Amino acid sequence: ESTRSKLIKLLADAKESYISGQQLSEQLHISRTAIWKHMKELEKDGYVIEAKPKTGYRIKHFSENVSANTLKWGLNTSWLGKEIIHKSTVSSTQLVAHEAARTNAAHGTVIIADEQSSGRGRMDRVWHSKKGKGIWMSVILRPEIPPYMAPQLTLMTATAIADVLDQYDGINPKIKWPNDILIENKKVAGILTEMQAEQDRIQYVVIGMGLNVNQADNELPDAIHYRATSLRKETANEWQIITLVQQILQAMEAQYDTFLKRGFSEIKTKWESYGFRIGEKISYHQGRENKQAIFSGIAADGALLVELANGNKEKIYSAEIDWFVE
Ligand code: BTX
Repeated sequence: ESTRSKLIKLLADAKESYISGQQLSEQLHISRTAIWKHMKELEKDGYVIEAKPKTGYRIKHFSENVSANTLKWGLNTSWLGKEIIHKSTVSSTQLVAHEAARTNAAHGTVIIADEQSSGRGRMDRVWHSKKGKGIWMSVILRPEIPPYMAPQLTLMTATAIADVLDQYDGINPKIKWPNDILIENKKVAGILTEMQAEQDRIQYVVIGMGLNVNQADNELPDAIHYRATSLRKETANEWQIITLVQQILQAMEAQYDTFLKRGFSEIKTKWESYGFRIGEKISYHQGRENKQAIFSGIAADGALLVELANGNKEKIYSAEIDWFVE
């Protein structure tokens, strides 16, 4: 742990009371001048520090600026987000993550940006990533699972995000298979999983997630306006990005550890509890055929399960789906 994060922890634990420079310097084994320099750095990160002569230091105001430091402060994880790379602008956090993964970034490294100039979705679709208004983040994982299980990581991530949102009053998240999170039928978040693998071994996975947080109504582009939403739009509040990121990373770490220890079934059950239109009729194209069936759940490999009128069950991987059928 760095001196910096130890210092932050001491100050945070002291809450309203002052800690003397002497005390800090003894506990951290650095000079009082060094302590003072660290305080100046914290101020640059957006913290408001009060220094009272003969008494000591305390935090008057926690920072709301997203940075690697402010995200780590109060982050309650053991491996996810130990390394955080924060950038104000990037083309796409996915690209930064791939680059970092190729140069040996650790399992659990997080890349987050205030803004993406070419944020992307699946199949090279655009992901709008307005500056400071959402969470645009990619996580590098090095799971020791066979490549065919990778889609389960997408479902796991969606479940973790849904769990976080579900804790808030008035938010009722649904997961639309495979990777969108909806509130009141509108997309609030998307997940993009990309993998580098050999035949039977994953080198690394990059899980990208975009969550619309503080966009006002007129800050969502016209093209997606009627099918996208943000947490602010749904609740009329401003949300704390730092807190949400920490909650998502904590939930994700817990789910991932469960997944490796006990397998996919708990996550699957949880996913299904959020599943958009589960138990309802959908229609889909398979080749030239157009079929209708009841969406009954997801399979262990992440495929969508449907039940046909004749009682047969079928797995669908990437059909064209029409979610709304009379
Ligand atoms: P997707 O292909 O399922 O969704 C993309 C579609 O969603 C777009 O075609 C558009 O219709 C719509 N859309 C675009 N931007 C938004 C938005 N901000 N809110 C709601 N709907 C939108 C989903 O792909 C996966 C998205 C992953 C985004 C993250 S952000 C961090 C990381 N970096 C990166 O470049 N992508 C991922």
